[in-house]
Amino acid sequence: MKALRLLLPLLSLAALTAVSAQDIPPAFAGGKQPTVALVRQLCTGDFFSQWLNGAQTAAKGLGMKMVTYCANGDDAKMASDMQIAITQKVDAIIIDHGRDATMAPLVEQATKAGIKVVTFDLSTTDPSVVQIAQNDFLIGLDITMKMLSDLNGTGQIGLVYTGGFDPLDKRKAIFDSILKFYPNVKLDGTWGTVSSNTVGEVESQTSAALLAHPDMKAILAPYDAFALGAMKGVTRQGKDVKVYGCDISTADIQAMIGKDSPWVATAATNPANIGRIAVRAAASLVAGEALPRYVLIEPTLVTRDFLIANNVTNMADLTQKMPAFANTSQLMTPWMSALESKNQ
Ligand code: SR1
Repeated sequence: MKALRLLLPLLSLAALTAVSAQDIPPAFAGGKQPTVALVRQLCTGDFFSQWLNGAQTAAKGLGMKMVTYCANGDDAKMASDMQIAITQKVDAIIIDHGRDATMAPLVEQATKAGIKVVTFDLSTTDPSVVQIAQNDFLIGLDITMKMLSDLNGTGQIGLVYTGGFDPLDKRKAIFDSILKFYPNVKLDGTWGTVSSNTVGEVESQTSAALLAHPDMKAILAPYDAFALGAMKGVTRQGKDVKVYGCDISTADIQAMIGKDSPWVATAATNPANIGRIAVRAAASLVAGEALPRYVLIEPTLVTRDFLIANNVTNMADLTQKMPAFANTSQLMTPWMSALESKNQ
């Protein structure tokens, strides 16, 4: 162990010399620390804390300063956070969620001021903005098809949904397109709220929906806070109704593997990877590199049966059993690896 500790600085030095000092982009060379701002619409819950953690780790590795803002769902605050970041002349801004109508003029102002802009879960019309997303169409397809297969194409279902959030709108668009091909599956109702108490509100709404539709067999709840609320509602009513969700975290895994848990499948990526990829995208743009306009992170379907069969109880176990959830090298470049080795 001691030998390894002595070796590490030498290995870092080797990594840095493999990428010669001239290969480090000028914006990062000589200990320069570009600033990246995270302007977030939402930050409550496991998904968003894992996302932030990944972004902070990546920024530290690249030697970037990071300033974070959180609007807690308040669009006016998000706009003012963005304005502050622009005024402070940061090098890059990562916008996490948000409404295009609110953010588009500010995105334009930022890019005109020479600030690099990356979005996660926000579609924008500005072609210079790199848009990162989980492949939400595939998430919608994977989880909807799992539910329809489990139902054998017949039964009454519910949908948890709130409009105006890019990933939720995309997942629902796929659900709508598929459902019309399954005439024996009947949608009993749609409910849902995104708030500081999403889980609690969805629990009550699900409870009410189950009382109104006692024959419901499955609920599509394509966001982990929705799935947690739906499963609590199902449990409160003592019903045999399966829940199909999205996203994953240690708390979600615990909820899925719990005794008689109704949450039987989730379509997800590792949220920490999204944070890392967003920071790498921002760093590349600051370094003057060209990136594709759309960067997609591919999801994986995880079932309750798989988690139980493989003794997966937390995210660390999951990354071992399903490599798709391990640290990704997506958008990583040799100069970034060299900086990470130096800064570890
Ligand atoms: C309110 S939108 C919530 C979703 O954003 C991210 O894309 C997560 O996957 C989550 O489901």
